[in-house]
Amino acid sequence: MEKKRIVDEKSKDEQLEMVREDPEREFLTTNQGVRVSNTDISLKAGERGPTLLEDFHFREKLTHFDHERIPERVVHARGSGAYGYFQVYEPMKEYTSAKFLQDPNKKTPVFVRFSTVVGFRGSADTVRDVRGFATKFYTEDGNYDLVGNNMPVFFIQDAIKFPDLVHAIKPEQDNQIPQASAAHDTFWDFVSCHPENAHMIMWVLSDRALPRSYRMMEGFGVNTFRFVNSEGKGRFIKFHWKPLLGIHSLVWDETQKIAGKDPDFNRRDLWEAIEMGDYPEYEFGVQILEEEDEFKFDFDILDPTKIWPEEDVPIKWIGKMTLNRNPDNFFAETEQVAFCPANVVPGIDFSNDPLLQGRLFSYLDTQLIRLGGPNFQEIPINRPLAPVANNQREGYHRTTINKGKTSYFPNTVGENLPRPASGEEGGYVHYMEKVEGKKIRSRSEKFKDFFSQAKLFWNSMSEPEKKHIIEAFHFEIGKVNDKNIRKAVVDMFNNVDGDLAIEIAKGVGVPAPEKKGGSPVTKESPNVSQERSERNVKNTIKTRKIAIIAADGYNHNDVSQVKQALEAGGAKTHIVSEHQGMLKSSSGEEIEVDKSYVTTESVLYDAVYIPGGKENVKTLKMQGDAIHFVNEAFRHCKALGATGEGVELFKAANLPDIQFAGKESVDKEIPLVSDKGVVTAVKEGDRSDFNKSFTTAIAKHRHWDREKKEQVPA
Ligand code: HDD
Repeated sequence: MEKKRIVDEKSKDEQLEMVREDPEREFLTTNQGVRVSNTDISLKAGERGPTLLEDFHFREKLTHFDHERIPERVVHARGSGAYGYFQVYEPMKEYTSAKFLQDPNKKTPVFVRFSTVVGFRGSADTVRDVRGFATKFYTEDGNYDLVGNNMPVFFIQDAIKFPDLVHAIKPEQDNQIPQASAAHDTFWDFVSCHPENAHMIMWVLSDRALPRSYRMMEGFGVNTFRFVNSEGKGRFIKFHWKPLLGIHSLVWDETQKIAGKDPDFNRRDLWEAIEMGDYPEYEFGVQILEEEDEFKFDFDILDPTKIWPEEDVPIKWIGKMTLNRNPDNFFAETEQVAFCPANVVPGIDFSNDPLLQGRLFSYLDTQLIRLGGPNFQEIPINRPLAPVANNQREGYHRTTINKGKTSYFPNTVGENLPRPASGEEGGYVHYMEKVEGKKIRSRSEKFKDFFSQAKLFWNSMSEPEKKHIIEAFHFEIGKVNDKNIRKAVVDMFNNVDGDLAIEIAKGVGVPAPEKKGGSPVTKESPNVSQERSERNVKNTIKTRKIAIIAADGYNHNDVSQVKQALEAGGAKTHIVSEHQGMLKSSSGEEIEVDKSYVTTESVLYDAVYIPGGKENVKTLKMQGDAIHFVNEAFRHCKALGATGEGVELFKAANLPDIQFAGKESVDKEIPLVSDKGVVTAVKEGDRSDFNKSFTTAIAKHRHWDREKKEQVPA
C-alpha cells in the first residue's frame, strides 16, 4: 500500500528543492545517464565528412526534439498557470462534508490555469473572448477541479451542441481565417441559428471579454452543482470567484494594439505580479439554493444560459484563494495540467444541468489523446496529494511500480486490498437523487426563454457599457460578409431590446427590424455590470503601471515625489523616454530610463504622468511619440497627470474640453485641477495634493465621461 503523503503546500516545493540540490545535475548526460563530452558538433568521418549514424547523442537529441509537441487543447489552448493556496473562512459543515471547506487554519494547495478559448497556443492574449478560470484543489480527499470561466453563463444549453459551437467559432474550414476571433460568418451564422446564445453573446460583447488582468476578473463555475452535507442533505449551488483588486477591463482599441505590441500582455502581467510578490487574491463564493426552491424561479435552475440573480439568491463568501508561485516549467505544469469537472470530492456533487452532464464525459476523453494515454494522472501536476491505490494497471507511460500479485477486487491473495471505503471512511457516495423519466430528446419548457436574461443584462449596464456593446456588435457583425447573417443577427437581438437592434442595424448596413421588438423584462441586477458592481473596487492603485515620460532637464523634485507616492500606493512606475540610458535633471541629478518609445507604448500602462522642467517639456513637445503617448492614453480614458511645465505638453496635445491648472486670469491662478481624470498642478514645491488627486484618478481606472472625445488623433 502506498504511504500516506502529507498534504500541505510545502511538499511539492520540497520535492523541487531536492532536484535543484542534486549534485548529479552538474553534467550533461544522455537519457541513459551517460555523460556527454560534446553537444555542439556532431560526430563526423573527418572534419569535412558526413555525419555518422553511431552518434547516439546526436540521434537521441534530435529524436526527442522531433517529438516535443503534443496536441494543443481543442479549446482553451492558450493559457497561463500559477500555484497558490485556498483557505475557508469558517466551517461549511452545515452545507457540505468537503474537508477542504471545514478548517479555517488549513491551507489547501491549488493550481490555477487562466486561458482564452478560441485562439491557438500562439495567439494573442487580448482578443475578445471568454477567459477560462480553472482551479485544481489538491485536497486531502483527493483532487477537486472547478473548471470555470470569467462569465457566469454559456452559449448553449446542451453539451451535444459543443462541437458545433466550437467548429463555428474557430477559424473557417477552407482558409483558417480568422485566428482567435468571433468576428466572422460561420460564428454569427451559428449564433443566428441558436437563439439560446443571446444571453452569452451579451456578455461576450461586453467589456468582460477584454480583461485588464487575470488578477482583475471574476470567475464562475457556470453550471449548477450540489453541496451535500454529512447527513446526506443536498442543496443546489453556483460557484463564484471575486478578485480583490476589482473587476477591470481594457478598451477595444487598446486590446487590438496590445495584441501587436505585447501579445503576452495578460500572461506577463500574471507572471510579473507573482514574481514581485503582488499575489493575486480571489474570494470564493457560493449561491446556495434549497431543493424545495428548485421551481420557484421563472427560469430553470439547471439551464446554464441563466444566472441566478443575486437579488434572488445572494452570494455567501466562504473563503479566499491566493496565488503565490509561478510554475518552474511551462510545459511540465501549465501545458500538462489536466482539468475535469468530474473530479469532485465527497460533499460536492453534480446537478442534471445538461451541459454539465456532457462535460463530465468530454474532459477525460480529451486528456486521453492530448496527454497520450490513461496514465496522465501520474504527471506531477496532476497527481493528487491524497494517496492513490487501485487496480488500474499498465498503459502508455506508466510510471507507478505496483507491487504484489493482485490487480483485482475482491481477492484473497493480497489481503483483499485496496478495498472500497464506506461513507464514514471517506468513500465518495453519490447523492441519492430520485430520477424517473421517459427516454426523450427534449428540454423543459423554461429552457425556451432565451431573451429575458439577455434583457436583464442589457438593463443592468451603465451607459458607457451599453455603448461598448453596440460598438462590439458593429465590429463583429460588420466583419460578416453575408448580409443575410447580419440581418438575422439584428432580428435576433430585436427579441432582446428593440433600441439595441436599431443601433446594431445602423452600424452594419442592414435595415432595422420592421417592427420594434424587445423583451418586456424591466428588472436590473447591478452586479452583472462591471461598472455598477459593488465588487468593482475603485479605491486602490495597487499593481497599476504608470508611465513617467521625461527628457533631459526634467524636474527631479517632481519626479521623485510623484514616483514615491505612486509606489507607496502599490503602483509600478516606468521612466519612459526617447532612448534608454540616463536622463539629467534641471538640478543635475540623474535617473535611469526604464523603457524607450521603441520598447513600450501608452497601451501598456494604466496612467501617464508628465513632470515639469522647462527643457524637459520643450523637448517633449517636439517628440511626436510623447504627444501620441498622451493622446492615446487620453483616448483610452486613462488618468493623466502633469505638474509644472508638464501641463504645457497636455495643451500641446490639444486634449479637448479639459480644464487645466494655471492662470485663469491675470490675477487668478488655480494651483490644482482634476478634470475628467486629467490632473494638473502648477507652482513648484510640495506635490502631496497633486499626488492625492492623481491617485484617486488612477484608482477610478477609466474616465468614461470623456470617451466621446473621438477627435483625439491616436
Ligand atoms: Fe470546457 C477545456 C471551461 C463547456 C469541453 N473548458 C476547458 C477549460 C476551461 C473550460 C476553463 C480549460 C481548462 C484548462 O485550463 O486546461 N467549458 C468550460 C466552461 C464550460 C465549458 C465554464 C461551460 C459551463 N467544455 C464545455 C463543454 C464541453 C467542453 C460543454 C464539451 C462537452 N473544455 C472541453 C474540452 C477541454 C475544455 C474539449 C479542452 C481541453 C481540455 O478540456 O482539457 O474537453
